[in-house]
Amino acid sequence: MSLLETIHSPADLKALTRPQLDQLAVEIRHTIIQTVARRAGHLAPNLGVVELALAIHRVFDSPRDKIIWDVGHQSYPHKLLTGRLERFDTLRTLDGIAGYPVRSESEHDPFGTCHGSTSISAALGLAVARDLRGEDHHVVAVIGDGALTGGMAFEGLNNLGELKKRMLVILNDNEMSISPNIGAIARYLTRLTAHRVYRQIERDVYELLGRLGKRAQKAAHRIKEGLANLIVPGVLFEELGLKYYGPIDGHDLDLMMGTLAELKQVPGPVLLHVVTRKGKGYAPAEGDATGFHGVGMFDPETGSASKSSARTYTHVFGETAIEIAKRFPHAVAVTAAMTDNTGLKPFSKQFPDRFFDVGMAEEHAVTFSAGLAAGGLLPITAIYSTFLQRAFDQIVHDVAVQDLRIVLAVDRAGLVGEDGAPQHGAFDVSYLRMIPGMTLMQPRNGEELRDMLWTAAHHEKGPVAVRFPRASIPEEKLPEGEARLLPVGISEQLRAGGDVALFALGTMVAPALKAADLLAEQGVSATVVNARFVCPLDERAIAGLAASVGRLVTVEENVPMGGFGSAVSECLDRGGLSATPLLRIALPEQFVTHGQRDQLLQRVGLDAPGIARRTLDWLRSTQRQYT
Ligand SMILES: Cc1ncc(C[n+]2csc(CCOP(=O)(O)OP(=O)(O)O)c2C)c(N)n1
Repeated sequence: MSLLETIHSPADLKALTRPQLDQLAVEIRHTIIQTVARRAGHLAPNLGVVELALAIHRVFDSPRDKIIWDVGHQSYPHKLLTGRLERFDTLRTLDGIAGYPVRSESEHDPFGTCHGSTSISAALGLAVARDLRGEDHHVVAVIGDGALTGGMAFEGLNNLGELKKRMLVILNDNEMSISPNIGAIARYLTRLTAHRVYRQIERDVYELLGRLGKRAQKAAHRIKEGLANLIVPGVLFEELGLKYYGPIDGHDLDLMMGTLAELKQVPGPVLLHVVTRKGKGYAPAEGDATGFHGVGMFDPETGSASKSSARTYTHVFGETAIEIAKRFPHAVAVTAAMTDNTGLKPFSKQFPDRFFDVGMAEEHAVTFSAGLAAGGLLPITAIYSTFLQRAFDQIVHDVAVQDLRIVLAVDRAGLVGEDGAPQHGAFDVSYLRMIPGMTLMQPRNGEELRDMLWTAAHHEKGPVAVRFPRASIPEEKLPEGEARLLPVGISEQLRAGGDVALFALGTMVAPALKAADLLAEQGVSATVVNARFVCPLDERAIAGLAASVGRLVTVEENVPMGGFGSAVSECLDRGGLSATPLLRIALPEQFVTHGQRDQLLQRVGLDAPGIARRTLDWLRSTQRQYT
């Protein structure tokens, strides 16, 4: 039996000897590497925090003490130390362990995370709740240097400095976001680490150690690298009202445990700056922390992954952005810490002066883009659907109200698969569609994505959003030559049938066409329309088919509330056609779990058989004789 198998909760950790902790670190890394190799997931971030998680759980008492992992993609060691080893092999699979902390999964996950920079605010809330309820547990927020570039982290620090609650913020500084971390904050942290300021121990720490007696002073001597000599007064965090300690080596377990034990005693808000190595202990990940940030399946012996040759929508976006930049000298690209993941890496190489990674800061990315547009540039701003939620007000207030021209590339629209509920792009149709002046479209394949981006770049007015999924394009090869300009607000009819008209959006066009085949087997002939545009909506086509076919079905990968189906329904209302029977097939009204994208689409009925079944049941229930 491995040592890890004997750890059912952090309490078991306390009984281990010091050498056993080292052994446990080895086993945790091994388990994570083997599991991620089979299941895919985040690797380098987790390997970097093994000692950090061990030290936290050895010193603090979860679940009594509350530990929040910002983003939570680095929570695997925490999960392994909190009773989830047995189910760990189900990581990110359908109904298995989630890839992020989830409140419903464990009492050791006091606050769910996934979108970055939330931990300080959430931890402060927990600390305030603790004090008002007369409790006395500790609250710990672990935040990466990448997540610290998000404005919300500073909103939390600002409030923490005011409320002065007892709480520990651990800054896990590995100088990496997904790619190397950039920006003034990153540079500042590097300076802090590089030019350590050796100063006298602050008076309160002296007092504290005095209070704790000789043993504590001896311990402090042992960890002098960490605590005694490395207090850096006057640093930004101190100015904000936190006590700043560090930077210390986050892989030195003794140092970490000793430091945390000391800091546990400090009364107000404390920030401990810990330096770690992303991918620590696994050579391939140490050598390529960006490549191993989040990985597909790979060979754990060599680290080599079977490279998929499939081209994704993201690839097509990246290539088209370059074509647009070649055609329009005023086109620039903006990403919020997702250079690789949004397919903009080649753009950043080819047009370094016209490329902006603004950090993990979507709100800023959008308003910055609005500024670029106001200044006469054409920003192509690539943000995942789920993260663009953050920038809703910026899209309304800074872009749309001012009728500024920006191209929003809304990647990962629809179900993203294994990253689960907090990352599905389930809402963007609803939250973009309602904004006056917005143009919103979704392609059904790679060629159409290219055409839509090209159309967006030529569009003369206001913001244009193109949403596309985390998926391979259906084509083997895109046609040669330049992209086409699509007629704005015009749909494309792909198949004619007299019993029902399926209006499908983007990814739902292919299954709708297959569903039409299945319906034909049941004697139902279906029209299939590739909607292309959510706004402006092809009202003429809708009214026409309402009149000629009479029964409409909308199919979309978005929640039904406010989605494409709602747009069609409102259009029918406006045209005095509200009596037209309309079935809206969409994502469910609940949050969708994690699992493979295909599995999830099947589960929610957004595959061809699901669409055909729902349509047929509906037609039958509307008392047509399709039996
Ligand atoms: C709001 C938001 N934007 C983007 C992301 C995507 N993302 C996940 S992890 C990550 C980098 C995190 O860097 P850091 O906090 O330093 O953690 P590390 O992986 O380096 O340990 C990013 C950009 C996110 N989770 N949330």
